[in-house]
Amino acid sequence: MSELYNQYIDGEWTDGGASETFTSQNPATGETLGEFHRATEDDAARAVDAADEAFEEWRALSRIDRAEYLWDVYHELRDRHQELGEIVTKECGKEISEGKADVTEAWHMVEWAAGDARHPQGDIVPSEVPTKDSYMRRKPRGVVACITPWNFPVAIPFWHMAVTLAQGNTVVWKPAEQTPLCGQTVAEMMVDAGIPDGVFNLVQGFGDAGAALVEDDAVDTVLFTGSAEVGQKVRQQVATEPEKNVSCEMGGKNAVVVTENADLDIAVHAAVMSSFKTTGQRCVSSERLVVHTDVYDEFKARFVEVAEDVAVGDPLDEDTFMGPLIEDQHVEKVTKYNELARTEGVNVLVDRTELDESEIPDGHEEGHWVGPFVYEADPDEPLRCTSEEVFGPHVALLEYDGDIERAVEIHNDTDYGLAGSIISEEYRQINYYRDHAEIGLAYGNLPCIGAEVQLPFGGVKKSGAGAPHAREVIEAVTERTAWTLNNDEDIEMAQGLSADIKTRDEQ
Ligand code: UN1
Repeated sequence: MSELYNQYIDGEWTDGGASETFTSQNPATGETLGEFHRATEDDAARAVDAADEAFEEWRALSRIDRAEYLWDVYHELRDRHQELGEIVTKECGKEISEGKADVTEAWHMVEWAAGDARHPQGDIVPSEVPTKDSYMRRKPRGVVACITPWNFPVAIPFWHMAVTLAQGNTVVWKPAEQTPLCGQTVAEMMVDAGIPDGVFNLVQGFGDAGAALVEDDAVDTVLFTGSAEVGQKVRQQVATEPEKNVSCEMGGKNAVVVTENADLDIAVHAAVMSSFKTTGQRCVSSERLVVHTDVYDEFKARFVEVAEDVAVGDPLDEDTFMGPLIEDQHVEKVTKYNELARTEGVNVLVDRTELDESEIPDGHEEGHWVGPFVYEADPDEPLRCTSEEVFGPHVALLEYDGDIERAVEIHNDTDYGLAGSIISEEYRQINYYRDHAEIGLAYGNLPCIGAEVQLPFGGVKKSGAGAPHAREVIEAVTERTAWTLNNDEDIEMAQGLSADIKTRDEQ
C-alpha cells in the first residue's frame, strides 16, 4: 500500500481538516504512486495565516541569508538529479531526458535567484537638487500564493518560489493535483534546508483550495502558471482586489513558420521537437506549422514520415521520444479534438490516436497512450481545431503563398501569444518575424520550446500577463519605493517650486 501524505503548514506535516484523500497515478502504467490528504479551504486559510505570521521575521533577514537556504535546495536538486528525474517521469509521464531536464531547470532557477541575492539591487537616480539622494528600493509584498501545473512539476514551482523567497516573501504553494508526489518531494527539500516555520507552506488539493488561496485577503500576490481558462478566472478575481498583484502564464496555440528560404533539415527537426516533445503538453508546444507553398510538399513528406515513426512508449526507456498523456480525461480531450478536426473537414495525414497494440510496452496497458495526429487545413477557414489549444500531439499544416507578411498574418491569427519560431535562411524574413510576431517567446531556426531560465517566460494576448519567472517575478512580488533623502539643513524643491513659507504679515 502506498503512503498517505499530508499538508505542510506552519512547519508541521498535518492531515489538516481533510476527510477526503486523492491518489497520484503513474500515467504510463496506472500504478498508484501515493495517497494524499485533500486540502480543504480551511487548510488553505491556515497556511495563509502561517505565511502571514512568518513574514516579518523572514523579511528582516538579509537577502543573502535568505538565499543560503536556497543554496541547500540547489545542492540537493543536483545531488539527486537521476532519482528526482525518475520521480518526475513516473508521475507526469515525460520521457526520462525530459524528467531530468525538469530538475535541471529547477536548479538553474534556484541558482539564478540565490545568485541574484548577492548582486547589486535597485537604481541610484539623479536629482535636480544636488543635496538630494534618490534611489529605488524594493520591499517584499508579503504572502505569495503559487499555483503550478503538472507538466513541469519541479521546475515551475521553483520559477515561482525561488525568487519569491529570496526577495523576502513567504509562500503558500498548491501544486497540480496530478503531480502531488513531486509536490511532496520538493516540500521535503524545503524542510531539509531548514526554512523557518511558516515561510514555506504546501497545500495539496484541487481547484477549490487554489481558489481559496486566490481569494484570501491576506494573500498579496498570486503567481499562476496553467490553463488559460483558470488563469482568466484568477485574473478576474484579483482585478476586484486593488491591493493584490497577479502574474499569470497560460497556454498557447503556437506556430512554427517555415518560409521558402528554410533549411528543411532544420525545419523538420524544429517542427518535430516543437510539436511532439512532452507529447505536445508544453504551453509552448506547437500545434500549427505555417509552411510556404514552394517547400510545402517536401516539408510535408518529411514531417509526416517522422510523425509516422516517432517512438511512443515507456518514458523511462531512453529510446522513447513521447511518453503518455497525463490522464484519461486528457486522452478523451485530445481524441475529441482529433475527431473534431475530421468533422471540420481537414485532410488527415497521420492518425495514431489509438496506438497499435504492438506499440504499447508490456505492463503499460493502463497507460494514457496517444500518438501523433497530423492534418492539413486551410489557414483562412475559422476552424476550432486550428484555433483552440489541444495540449497534445495534434498538429495542423497550414500552407501559405506569398511573402513573410502573409506568414506572420496567419501566425498571429490566434487569441493566444506565447511562443513561436521562424525557420529561414533570409535575415530580412527573420527580422520581420521577430518584430511582428505577437508572442512573448520567439525563436529563429530553433524549436519554439526549451527556453532557458534567465529569459522572461510569458506571453501576450490570452497567454498571460506578466511572466511568473526570473526577473519578472521580482516585479510581481516586490513593491518599489522611490526614496529621496535631503542632506542639507534647508529644504530645496525641484521643478523651481518655491520652498518659502509666506505668512500673512508679508502679504
Ligand atoms: C511550459 O511550456 O509549460 O521553454 C513550460 C520550455 C521550458 C518550459 C516550458 N523551459 O520549453
